[in-house]
Amino acid sequence: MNSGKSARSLVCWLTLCLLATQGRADFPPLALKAVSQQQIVSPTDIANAGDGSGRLFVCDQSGIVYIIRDGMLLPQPFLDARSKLVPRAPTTYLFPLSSSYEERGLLSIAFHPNYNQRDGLGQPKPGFGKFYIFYSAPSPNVASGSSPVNCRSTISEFSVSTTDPNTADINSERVVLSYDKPQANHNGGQLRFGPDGLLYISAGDGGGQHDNQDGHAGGSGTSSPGPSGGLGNAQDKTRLLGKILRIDPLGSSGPGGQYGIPATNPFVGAGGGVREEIYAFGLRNPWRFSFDDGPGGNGTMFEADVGQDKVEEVNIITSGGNYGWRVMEGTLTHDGTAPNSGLPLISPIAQYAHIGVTTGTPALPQIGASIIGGFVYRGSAIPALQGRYVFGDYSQSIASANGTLLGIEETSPGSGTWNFSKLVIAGGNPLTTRVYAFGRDEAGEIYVATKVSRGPFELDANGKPTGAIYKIVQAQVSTATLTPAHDNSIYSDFVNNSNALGDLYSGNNANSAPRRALFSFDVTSGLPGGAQVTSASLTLNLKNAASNLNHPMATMALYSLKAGWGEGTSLASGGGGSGTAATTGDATWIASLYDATSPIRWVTPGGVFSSTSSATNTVGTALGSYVWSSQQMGADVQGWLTTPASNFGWILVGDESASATARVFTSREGSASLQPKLVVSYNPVAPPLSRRDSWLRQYYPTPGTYVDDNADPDNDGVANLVEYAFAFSPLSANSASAGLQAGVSAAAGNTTFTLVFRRDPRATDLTYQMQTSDDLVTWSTITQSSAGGAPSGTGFVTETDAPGESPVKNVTAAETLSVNPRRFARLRIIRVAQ
Ligand SMILES: [Ca+2]
Ligand SMILES: [Ca+2]
Ligand SMILES: [Ca+2]
Repeated sequence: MNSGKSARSLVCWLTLCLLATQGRADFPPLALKAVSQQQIVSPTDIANAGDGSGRLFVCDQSGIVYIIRDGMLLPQPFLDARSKLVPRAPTTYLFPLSSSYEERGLLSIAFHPNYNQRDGLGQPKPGFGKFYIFYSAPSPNVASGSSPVNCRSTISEFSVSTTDPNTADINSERVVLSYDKPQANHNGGQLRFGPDGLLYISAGDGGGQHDNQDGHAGGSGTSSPGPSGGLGNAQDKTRLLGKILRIDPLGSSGPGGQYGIPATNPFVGAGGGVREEIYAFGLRNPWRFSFDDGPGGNGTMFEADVGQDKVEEVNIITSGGNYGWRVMEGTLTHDGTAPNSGLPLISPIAQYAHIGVTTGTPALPQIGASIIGGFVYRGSAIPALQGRYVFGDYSQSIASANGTLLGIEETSPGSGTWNFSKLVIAGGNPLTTRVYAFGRDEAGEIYVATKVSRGPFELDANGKPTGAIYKIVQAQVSTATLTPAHDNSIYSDFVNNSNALGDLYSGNNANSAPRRALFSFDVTSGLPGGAQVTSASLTLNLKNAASNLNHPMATMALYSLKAGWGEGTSLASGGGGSGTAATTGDATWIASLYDATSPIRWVTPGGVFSSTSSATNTVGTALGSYVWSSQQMGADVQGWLTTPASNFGWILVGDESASATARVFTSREGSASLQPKLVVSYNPVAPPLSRRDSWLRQYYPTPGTYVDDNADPDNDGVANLVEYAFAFSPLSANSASAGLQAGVSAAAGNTTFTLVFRRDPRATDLTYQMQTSDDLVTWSTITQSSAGGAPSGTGFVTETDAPGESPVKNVTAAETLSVNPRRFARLRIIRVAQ
C-alpha cells in the first residue's frame, strides 16, 4: 500500500530539507500594511466580489460580513447572519458557541462568478447578485445512539439588495447544502468557485481526534478515540465529511434539488451509497483552499490540511484524489492498520512539524500548530512574489498568539519539487498575533486576517476587537555600509608586533610565517535596533601581493573572532610586512591586548576564532576589490546585533599552505574609497504610507476607520475630502478662505478675476480643477493639477510655497474678463482611490 507513497515522501522530505537551509532567499522581504484593526473580532475569510468595485468582504466568525472599501470598513455590515448560526450561551441549544475556543461560526463567503455578469441583451446571467456563505447552524436533528449531532454545516445562497450594493438581503437565504457534524471542531468551511465555475466546499472529518470517535465511520462509539483500524469519515465515501465537495449551486440534480452534481465529478455513478458531491477525500480539516486562477496561473487547487498532533501539510488537490487521512498524517503513518478507500494515497507537496515534534529525515522544521492555507500570488505589486504560494500557520501553540507567515515555491514550473520558506516580514516573523485566513483583492494582491484573542467574541483589555486585516506588500530593504571600528595585523614570527595604523596583512611571508588581519565593526550603532540582517558582504582593497609564481591564487577565509582584541597606535614604517613593536592595547600574535608588563594573551596564539570559516574568497595578484559574502556572514552580524558582547569581528586567515602568499589590504586608516567596507542588508521595513493613509492616520489612528468624504465633523464648512486636499484637519475648524480665495481687480479696460487655492503635492490620488462659469451650468477648467504634478492651464499664473507649511502650495489662477463681468468659480477635487 505504501511503497509509492514512501518514495514520494522521501522526495518531499528532501524538499523540506532544502527549505531549512536555503529556502528563504527567493521570497522577497514583505511587510504588512494595516487595512483594518480593532474593528473585527475574529476574521475568518476575506473575499472579493469580482465586480470591479474594489471591495473586500470580510467574514467575522460571529456571523457578520463586513465590507472594506477604499481602506475603510463601512459602518453597516453587508450581511448580519448571526441569527442563523449556532447561538452563543446562554441558550437552550446544547452546544452553544464557545467564547474561549471555537472553530464553528461563519467560516467563508464566495461570490458567484456571474455576480456582476449580464448577457449580450443586458439581462442578468444565472448567479447574478448571488453569493454563498458557509456557517455552522444548530441542527434540528438529535443524537441517536453513537451518532452525536453537534451542529449542521450549512452552505446557503443569498442575494445582494437590488438597490444597495453594500447590503445583502438576509431574507433571501436559500439553503443549498447542509449536513450534520458529530463534534464542534474540524469544520473545513471554505467556499470558492473554481476556474470551472463550480462551487468547491471543504468539509472537515467531523471533529474529535483520530477521525475515529463517536460519529465517525468505524469509530469507538464513545467520545474517546477509537480502536485502531477504523475507516474514519475521511476515507468513507458514503459521507461528506473529510472531503472536498464540488457542486453547481444553480443546479438541481443533487439530493434535495437545491444544487446540481456536475457530471464530471469523479464518483458520479459509483453506486454503493458513495456521495457524488465528492471531488477529493482523505482530508482531516481542510480549513482553507484556493485556486491558482490569477493571470499566469493554471488553476491548480492548493489545499492546506490541518494535522492532528505532528505535522501540517499543503496538498495539490486533484479530482478523485485520496489524501490519506486517517491512515496518514502528512507523510507519517497515523494508523497503519486503518483501511483506505482508494490508492494511491497522495502525499503533500510540503509539510512542517508542530513545535517540539521531531520527525522526518532530515527533521521537518518546527513551525506551529495549525496550517492556514493561502494563495498563489498573481498580483502585480510584488513582482518577486509572482507564482509563489503564500500561506501561514495559526500560532506556535493554540494558547499563544504568534502565527507565522510561510511560502513555498516550485523549484521550476512543473518540477513537483517545492521549497519551503519562513517569510521575511518587516517587524518580525512569527507575528505577534494569530494567523487565521488569507484573502485576495480583484487585483490579485493578498491579505491576511489575524487576531490576537482566541475565541470568537473575546475583546482586549480595552474592550476592543483584536482582529485585523493586513495587506501583504513589498518591504523596503535597507542597507548600511560600515567601515571597521578597529583593524590590525598580527605576525607569527614577530609575536610582539602589530601595525595598528598601517596596512592589513594576511597570508604567509617568504619564510612561510603567517600574518593575519583582524577587523571589527560597530554594528550596534551602524544598524537600527531589532534589525533583521538578510545579508552581509565585506569588500577589501588589495594594494599589494606577494608573488609566489607557483601559487598565484590565495584562498583567504574570514572567521568570526571569539575574544576581544585591540588596536593601539603602532605604525610600521616602509612596507610594514613585519609590523612594528606593539603599543599598549594592540593585538599581537600572542596577546589580544598587548601591554609591556601584563598583556592579556590569546588562549591560542594567532587569535581565537570559530573553527569553521564564515566566508572564503580566492585572491589573485590583480590589485583592486575583493568581496567576501555569505549567509553565515549575515548570521554573524545578526548575532553581534543580538548579543553585542559577542561582537569581536572577523579574522582574515590567508593561504598558510605555501610561502609568499601574503596579501596587503587597505585598512581603515587608508583613503575613504579604499577602506574595508561591510555592507549589511537588513530589516525589511514597511514602505511609507501613501499621503492619503498618513493623513487619515494622523486624525483617525485606527486603520479602517470610516471617514465620509462628504462629512464635515468639525463644522468648518470644509468637507473631509477637501480638508485632505488642503492639508487641513478634519477635526478642527479651518478658515475656508485659507484654502480658496477669490479676488477681482479692475484695470484699464478689463477686469481680472484672481483665484488662489491650496494644493498638497503629496496627494497623488487627487486632481485639482479650478473652474469658471458664466451660468453655473457650463464650467471650464482654467487650471488643473493631477497626481501631484505641477499646475497648468490657460488660467495658471503661479504657484508658491504656503509659508511654514512645506510642501503645501498656494496656486494662483486668473482670468481676464473683458466683456461680461459676471463670473463664477469653483474648485473641484477628484479623488481616484489608489
Ligand atoms: Ca587599523
Ligand atoms: Ca470640515
Ligand atoms: Ca477642518
